[in-house]
Amino acid sequence: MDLRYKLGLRPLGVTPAEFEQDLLSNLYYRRGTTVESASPQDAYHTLARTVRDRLAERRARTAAAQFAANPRWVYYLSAEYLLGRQLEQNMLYSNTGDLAAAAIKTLRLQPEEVAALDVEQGLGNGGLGRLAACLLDAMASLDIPAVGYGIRYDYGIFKQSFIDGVQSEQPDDWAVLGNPWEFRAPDDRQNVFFYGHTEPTGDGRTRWVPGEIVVGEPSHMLVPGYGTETVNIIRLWRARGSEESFNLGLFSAGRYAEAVQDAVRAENISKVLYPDDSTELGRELRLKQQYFLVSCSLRDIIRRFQMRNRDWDTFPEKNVVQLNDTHPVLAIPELMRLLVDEHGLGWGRAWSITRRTFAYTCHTLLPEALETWPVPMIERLLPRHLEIIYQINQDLLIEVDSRFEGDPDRLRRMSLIQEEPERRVRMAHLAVAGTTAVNGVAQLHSRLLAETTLRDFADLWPDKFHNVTNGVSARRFVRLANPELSSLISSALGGDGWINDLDRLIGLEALADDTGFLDRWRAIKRANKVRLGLGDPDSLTDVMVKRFHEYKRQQLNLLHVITLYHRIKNDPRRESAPRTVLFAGKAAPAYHAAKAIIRLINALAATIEADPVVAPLLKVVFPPNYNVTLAELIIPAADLSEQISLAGKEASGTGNMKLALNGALTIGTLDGANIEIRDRVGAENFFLFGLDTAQAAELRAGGYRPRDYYERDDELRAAIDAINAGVFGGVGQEVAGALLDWDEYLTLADYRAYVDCQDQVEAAWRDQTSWTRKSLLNTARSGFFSADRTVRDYMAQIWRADPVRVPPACEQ
Ligand code: F58
Repeated sequence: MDLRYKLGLRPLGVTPAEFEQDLLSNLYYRRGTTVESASPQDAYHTLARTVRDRLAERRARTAAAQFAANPRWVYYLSAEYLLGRQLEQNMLYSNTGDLAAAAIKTLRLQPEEVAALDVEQGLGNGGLGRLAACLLDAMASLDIPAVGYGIRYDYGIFKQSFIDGVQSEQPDDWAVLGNPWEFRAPDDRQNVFFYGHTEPTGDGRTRWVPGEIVVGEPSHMLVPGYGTETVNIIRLWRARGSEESFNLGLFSAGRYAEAVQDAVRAENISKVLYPDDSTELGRELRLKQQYFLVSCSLRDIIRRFQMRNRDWDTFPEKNVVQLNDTHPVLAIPELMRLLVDEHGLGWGRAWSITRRTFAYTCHTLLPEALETWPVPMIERLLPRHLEIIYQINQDLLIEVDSRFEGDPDRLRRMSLIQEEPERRVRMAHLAVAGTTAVNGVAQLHSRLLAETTLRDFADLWPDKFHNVTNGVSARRFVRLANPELSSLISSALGGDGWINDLDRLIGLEALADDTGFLDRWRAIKRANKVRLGLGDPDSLTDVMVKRFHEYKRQQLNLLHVITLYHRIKNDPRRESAPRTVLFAGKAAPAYHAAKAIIRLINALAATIEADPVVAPLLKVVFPPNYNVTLAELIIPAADLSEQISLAGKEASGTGNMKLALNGALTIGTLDGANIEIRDRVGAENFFLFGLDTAQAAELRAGGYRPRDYYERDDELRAAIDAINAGVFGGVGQEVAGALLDWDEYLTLADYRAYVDCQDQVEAAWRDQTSWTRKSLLNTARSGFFSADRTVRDYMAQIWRADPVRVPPACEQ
């Protein structure tokens, strides 16, 4: 029995009076203020604490049950987590929404006013960071003993605004008013070494003498499961100067800046989330971040292992460490170093343990996104790790050579070290060599990984390669984001069991021909558009929300908008359905081509708005600062989901899943998870267009000339000419130039198919009953894209961990 219960501690109250009592007590004793003087911030922080306390009590029971079971732990290592807002989620998961609303009124405040103060935690860039959050949510909901490790950046993903249509970036000081969701745990801090040199110890081992020591201080946030008792944690590390980093002597001498210089340098490690990895500047700092995360987390994992276990050989049975892309891959040489240098294991034994402990998820196929680090940089920053990497490489190349004798080209291709044009460590190769399983994130992606990017490794270890198609949290992106639709679904399915068992959505199919139900379905979509407030709710709301990247082809959508603009201008009496085209997303600050596309979209929006002939039929909106909070507003309002990347470039996509689950129809290419979405929702409920991967490769091989498409297609030519003629605020020439001269992602080749497909969309939209039926079927058949299914797939193929049931308080 948990000691707390022996001491007579009971779960916190569940009646309105008890909740209100707790709220007031938190206001007085923890916030240190009174009802009379409480500001909305005071109310928000106090409410957050009161809700958090309910989860903390469940957390205590979870920790007790999990440690007692001494289970196989799933550790998720990720440099990014895009958690989104916490208050509403935590109220839902602790069933305190109504209690909170009533109690807040005692403070003479409105619940919405207080909820609006909840700050989104944007500690990630895009899909990869949000996936990490969805998987942790699913693991907790499935009672899997899991911990997520990451970095507690002081500044999350930048805030985006537009100045004259140009993206401008502001720092996101997300925790400036305090973060009520976080528990600091300075007693679990870890020392992290950097720089210095290695030397033999005399007993055959190697010692790393560091040149800098940084302290990693953890805090954790609660990750509750829905409909279960489990509350897991995510542990985020923050960098601090060590005690020696503050130089009292210099300070006393008035040399203040120098006195704190080392501490400042240390703290810079967790200062800011990198919005891209395309700038040379600060690359060493990024490498430091990666090692910092890995070093702190592995020491913590080992500490937890040693609380219950002695025998190192059981380490892989008790721990599986999932590496979210290559960012935490230094964990492989780091575990080797800890086992060999610090715990005295032999190389072979340590390597066997290491390999069986880790698994690696790849999220890209773009060659430029596969991380490599200059050998001299690793040598300077992590001298011992480079030695270990060399040793791993030697063993790898011996294995390859014995399997594929006399194939020097293969050895060169597979080496962990790239030699030309400069020596660099290939992190993806290290990831494959040092893990038991490698997975892609959609069927096509996993196949292409094994056939192209990692082909040599798939030849060597075919059984290592897996597919785990991504999934999303319907709890956040349907239940919380779309409460009206959720109630309708629950009433149709006879309860809310679908929230934790998304396959049950298939039950909605039975209502596909019930016109009364379809009317209600459509009315909710309309109400969501009204709530969003960005355009005529009766227009076709055409949504493209994602990071800006040329491969995702926002340019293609933009060319279609220009084509519609021309059609309306050329024939104002033409029958066309009103459309609102919504773009949202950020471009990496150094990615000029993507920023030029943003600027052109904003200019196009302004030109259309100012045109009295076109404006009633076509509107372009581009709300700034796309984040999880904005996604939760936009996605439920979408009619059409734009998933138009060049085939073979989008690893999976997850926005596509969220949109389909909320009843948007997809217009998309045969790329990433679009293929699986189409297979499930049915070809007749999906607008497919464009080249597939084989056709794209063939076109390239034959010498692609974008200008030919421009010359052959009148509407395309008119669109590009209009940009070049300065029709849209005089901007966008560089976007047009890139398309005409180079067009790396075959935008012009797919233009005609796309525009024709959009015409089919418009024709389908005219029949609202049929459209709504398709919308319903998209939701009904998208249950597969639940992150719960994704986690079950990881469990079956890779993790093989057992759930641990946490007993409810009444059983204690
Ligand atoms: C995304 N990757 C993929 N990377 O593009 C998307 O297809 C997939 O659905 C998703 O991962 C989840 O598997 C992604 O979001 C990044 O954000 C990089 C992080 C490191 C800096 C550069 C961007």
